[in-house]
Amino acid sequence: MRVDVVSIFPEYLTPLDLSLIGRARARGVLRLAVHDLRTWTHDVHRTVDDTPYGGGPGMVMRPEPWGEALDALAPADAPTPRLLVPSPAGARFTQAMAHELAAEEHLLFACGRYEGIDQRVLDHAATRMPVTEVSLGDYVLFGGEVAVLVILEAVTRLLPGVLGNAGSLDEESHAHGLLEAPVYTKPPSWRGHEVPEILRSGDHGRIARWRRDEALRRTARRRPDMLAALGAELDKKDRAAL
Ligand code: 6GU
Repeated sequence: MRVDVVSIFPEYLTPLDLSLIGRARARGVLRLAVHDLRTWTHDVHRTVDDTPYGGGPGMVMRPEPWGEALDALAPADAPTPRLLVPSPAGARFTQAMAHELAAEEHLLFACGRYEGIDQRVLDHAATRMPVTEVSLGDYVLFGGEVAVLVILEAVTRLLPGVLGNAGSLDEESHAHGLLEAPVYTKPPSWRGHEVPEILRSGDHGRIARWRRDEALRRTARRRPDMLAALGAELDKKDRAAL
């Protein structure tokens, strides 16, 4: 997968050099480049923002540097990338969207700051490539950079060969529409708290049932919306656990 990120704070993206994402880059599974939007400015002050038409607080990102950046990173003679614009006004980012993005050849992230990017940048880009505004949740960040870190972490761990143990993918929270059961390791007793006896029993059938029951109860308590969405998928044993 190829990924380009455009930001006025490229240093914000340095965590992408670390850990599993860094390793995926070193191994060539992920070809990731971070670009400074100011590369595409031409005035001495390298201006990227201006006051909003119609008035109001804050500043808006001017269209010209963005236009040149997108021309350079999505040239007409190359396969079209999918443009992702992090914004609290976007569609909610979910595990399902992470899977959708993991299937793309080329992702291009445009990180806005201030009050956002001039709308014409998105309107013009949409005549050339698919554009998705994406939000992490119902709160406001300073800019899109941290959202890109979150989205890329969720997406790259789904790429073949990125995760050490591919088994971790199908038991995780959200893979089956349930939160995960609690996990334990050694020692068996710690500060008066015990590892549940059943997990040390070696009975894999009972352990699997216990984990599913715990997952169901946890989801019912913390995320009743997720449990409701499962509806008819719950069988008699599942219902007995609740
Ligand atoms: Cl993706 N961007 C910004 N700036 N704020 C957000 C967000 C994204 N998601 C939630 N708040």
